[in-house]
Order: sequence, then structure tokens, then C-alpha cells
Amino acid sequence: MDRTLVIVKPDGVERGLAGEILSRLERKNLRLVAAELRTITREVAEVHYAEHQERPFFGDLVDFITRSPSLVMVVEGPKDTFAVVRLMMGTTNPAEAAPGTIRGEFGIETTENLVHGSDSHESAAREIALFFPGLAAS
Ligand code: 3AN
Repeated sequence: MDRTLVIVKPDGVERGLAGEILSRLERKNLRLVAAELRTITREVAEVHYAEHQERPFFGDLVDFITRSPSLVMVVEGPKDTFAVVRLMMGTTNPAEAAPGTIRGEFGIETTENLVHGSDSHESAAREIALFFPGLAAS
């Protein structure tokens, strides 16, 4: 089986959409392997978003992801689970995300885009180790 990291970001939890988002993943037949409601620390956020360190929105991104609890999860599917989740999430900018996707249904702004999903097998392994160090990557 193949695992990936999914985060319902602070806006999703604040708006009461954590259950809706988790429910969509479960209805897709992805299995929940780990889940915790936690406020992500600045230290973890800066490692998680290290690839965006030089971007002008980096400070806003770290402020946003740390402002209140997120639902941090690992889900499992048969193959390429990160890609399945990314398809369900929709594009980064919710204003352009396809109807039927999570961002397309519930979001309108790029920073407050509800959900994070690892973007490759390598990112999934790295992010699972960062958020759930006790869990094996596959
Ligand atoms: P995704 O979340 O779709 O994988 P990434 O990894 O490119 O997108 O970006 C990570 C996060 O950084 C996004 N979820 C979004 O919150 C923020 N972000 C990306 N691009 C921009 C941008 N042009 N302006 C503001 N925030 C951005």
C-alpha cells in the first residue's frame, strides 16, 4: 500500500470542514492510517515549506498554517496515493480549481486553500517522517 500526508489547514478546521474533507477521502476508499488535530509549530512549518523560503508569500504562509489547529493525517491507497489526493484537492488557487474538487467546492483564496497534500512519493515520505516520526513511510 502507498501512503501520503494530508493536512486540513487552519481555515478548513475553523470553518468546520474537517469532517467533510476526511469524509471525501474515506468515500474514495482511502484508508485513514493516522490523524491528529494539532497546532503546527513555526519550526515544523518552516521545514515543511522550506522550498518556498525565498518566495514573497513565505511569511504569510507560515503565519497562516500555524494560526490555529490543523487536522494532520496519513492516508493509504493501493498506488500513487499522493496523485489521487492532489486530484481531489484541485489546483493551488481555489478560484481556478475545478468544481467537484475540495478547493473548487469550498475555497476562493490561494493562501486559505483548505488542504495540503504531498506532491510526490519523495515528498510523502519526507512529510510523513516530519509530522509522524513514529510511523514507517510505507
Ligand atoms: P499546493 O498546496 O497546491 O501543493 P504549493 O506547494 O505550490 O501548492 O504551495 C504551497 C502553499 O503555498 C499553497 N498551498 C499556498 O497556500 C501557498 N502558495 C503557493 N503559491 C502561492 C502564491 N502565488 N501566492 C500565495 N500563496 C501561495
